[in-house]
Amino acid sequence: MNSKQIFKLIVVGNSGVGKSCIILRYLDDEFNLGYEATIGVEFGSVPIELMGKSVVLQIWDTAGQETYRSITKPYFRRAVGALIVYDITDRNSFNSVMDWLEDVQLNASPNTFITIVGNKRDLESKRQVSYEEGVKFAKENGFLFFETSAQSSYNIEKIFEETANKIYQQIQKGDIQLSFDEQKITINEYSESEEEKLYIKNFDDELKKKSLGVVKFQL
Ligand SMILES: Nc1nc2c(ncn2[C@@H]2O[C@H](COP(=O)(O)OP(=O)(O)OP(=O)(O)O)[C@@H](O)[C@H]2O)c(=O)[nH]1
Ligand SMILES: [Mg+2]
Repeated sequence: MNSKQIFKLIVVGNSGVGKSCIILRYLDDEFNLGYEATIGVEFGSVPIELMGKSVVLQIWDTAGQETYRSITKPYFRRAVGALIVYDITDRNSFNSVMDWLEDVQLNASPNTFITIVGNKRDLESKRQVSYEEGVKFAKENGFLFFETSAQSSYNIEKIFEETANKIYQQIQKGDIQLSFDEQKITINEYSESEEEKLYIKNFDDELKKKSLGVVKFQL
């Protein structure tokens, strides 16, 4: 079979927690101190090796701003993994993790693999959320957890690679089932209904009209 397995990962969390910076650091090894809000969604792809097998990680960056929530949610669909990011210097962003989790489970799948990410670890003096609190939340819910810094690169590769590894293991075990057809990634045989297809089509048309959101195809 020629087609490569694609893991769709979404990166969600409040505005300003550093989602775009984390992805930029991972894909291009760059960092930007200036803040430019993500509007809608963008995605980039990268091939990685997992136990000698080649897999493509398709990483979706989403807008954290409230205004764009209804626009971005449909793009959560068929995500096999989600990184829910908060900022360790912003307690409010940690309090929102539960809401993001609900959004992911509702709009992607209840089986989507979750990794919790506490970003901006370099700003230790401004810390509002302790490492222990992050671990406790993740442990209680059975999620993977890392603190990161997009600025210093700390743990950035790890969050993507470990998440992909764990998903791969779950696939081996049969807990997650992915179709090899790129267009139809399914988790535990979840598949689109006609209603959903129509919804996404209308959504895409609306998006074009409004010219909100940039969807980059870099496969
Ligand atoms: N010190 C520090 N600053 C960071 C880090 N990651 C991101 N930032 C800064 O935080 C701000 C917001 O980063 P973004 O990556 O744009 O945030 P976002 O989560 O994508 O925000 P939205 O697109 O609005 O959802 C920028 O000014 C970044 O430079 C980090 O690890 N350390
Ligand atoms: Mg962003």
